[in-house]
Amino acid sequence: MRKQNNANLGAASTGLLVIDVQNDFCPGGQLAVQDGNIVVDPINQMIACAQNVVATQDWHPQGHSSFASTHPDKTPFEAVEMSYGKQTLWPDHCIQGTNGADFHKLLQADAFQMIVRKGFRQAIDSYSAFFENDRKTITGLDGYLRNRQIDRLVLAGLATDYCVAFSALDAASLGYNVSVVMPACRAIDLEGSLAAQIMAMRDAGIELLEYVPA
Ligand code: VGL
Ligand code: ZN
Repeated sequence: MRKQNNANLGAASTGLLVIDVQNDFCPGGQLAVQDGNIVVDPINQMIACAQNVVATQDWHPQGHSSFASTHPDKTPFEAVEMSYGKQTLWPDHCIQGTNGADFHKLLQADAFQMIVRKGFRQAIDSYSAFFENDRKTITGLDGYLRNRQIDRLVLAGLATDYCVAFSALDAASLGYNVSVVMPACRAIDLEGSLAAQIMAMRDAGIELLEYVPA
């Protein structure tokens, strides 16, 4: 059985991983997650307590293959078959260098020690902070965390059922002790994806915290 995590954010071996808290995932954005902005305050509280803080930033080129607009006759939230398997299509979002790709303006982004950009390859989407959607291409985050001797991760951000869950599941499979701070996450919830990913995270031994740790 996986050891339970007390999510002590101040520990040298613990990393806070802030996932995709970007304007396009917040109300008014191109792929707005309901109440996405609500995560900013609890995440800032955790940043203030954490010794190690890493963030991800969804970072797509124009005409990215995950955009419905790139595919003739496709609409957002439909799926297509890509070379690496099934891919959900999204509205254009988090385009490199745009306001939509920026972190939420109230997020304490100055505290980020490392920012992992993902989804920058035209032909591959990336939900996870560790592996792109082909499940082979690596982002380099695992090497960075290993080098820094961080072996426990506390995750929060957007969206619970996509980038947060994919990152948490990959982290657990890579051997990290993983907690997800549910009050500091919000979901897209497409066709039961939230319930399915909560089950998958529980099955993987990931601790789902219902409070904001210090
Ligand atoms: C995300 C869909 C597409 C996320 C990113 O951050 O959860 N979801 N790109
Ligand atoms: Zn994206």
